[in-house]
Amino acid sequence: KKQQPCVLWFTGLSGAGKSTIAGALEYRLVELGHHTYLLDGDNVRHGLCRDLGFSTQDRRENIRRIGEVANLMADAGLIVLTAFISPHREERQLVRDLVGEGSFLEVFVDTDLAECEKRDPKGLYKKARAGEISHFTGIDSEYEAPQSPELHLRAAEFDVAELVEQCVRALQQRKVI
Ligand code: GGZ
Repeated sequence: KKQQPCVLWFTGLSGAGKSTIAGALEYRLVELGHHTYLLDGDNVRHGLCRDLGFSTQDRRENIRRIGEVANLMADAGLIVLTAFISPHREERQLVRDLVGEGSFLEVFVDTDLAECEKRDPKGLYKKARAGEISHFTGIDSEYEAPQSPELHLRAAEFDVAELVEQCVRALQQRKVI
């Protein structure tokens, strides 16, 4: 099936819904006959980036490696989806420059901190507030929201199926699919 290789770069706070939405979108794209790959914490932080933690320096290196891998996969013809906090504008810009304008679509999963903290699916915010985890994004580590993302998902206002449709429509408009 005809597709334009690209990197869909999801960014947002922990608990914002990045992995859930990217996973559901991938499922939909495969259903439509597309060839995709999803990079997320589950398949990256245990392998390729197992030596990295959550210091600013380690996060930068995490994003750099993921960007390189995503770029290679796009070269191989895939629609690549990535779901990492990727808190720094500078690294996201580096990946954008690497992949190339037009093939890099930044997807801002915009769920505010209060909502993420309310969800707290893994109890990590609670631990961060209690001082049991340090350098936690949104608590004592910065998150720089995208200023002009290709896709801005107001993720708390829609259900996952609707958010997937917003993504599919954007991909059709950009002739990715
Ligand atoms: C943020 C942390 C931290 C700290 C562990 N800060 O909700 P999760 O659990 O599944 O997603 C978070 C994930 C963040 O890893 P990323 O590779 O996406 O981060 S980055 O892009 O900034 O490199 C969270 C968990 O790991 N986690 N400690 N201190 N999130």
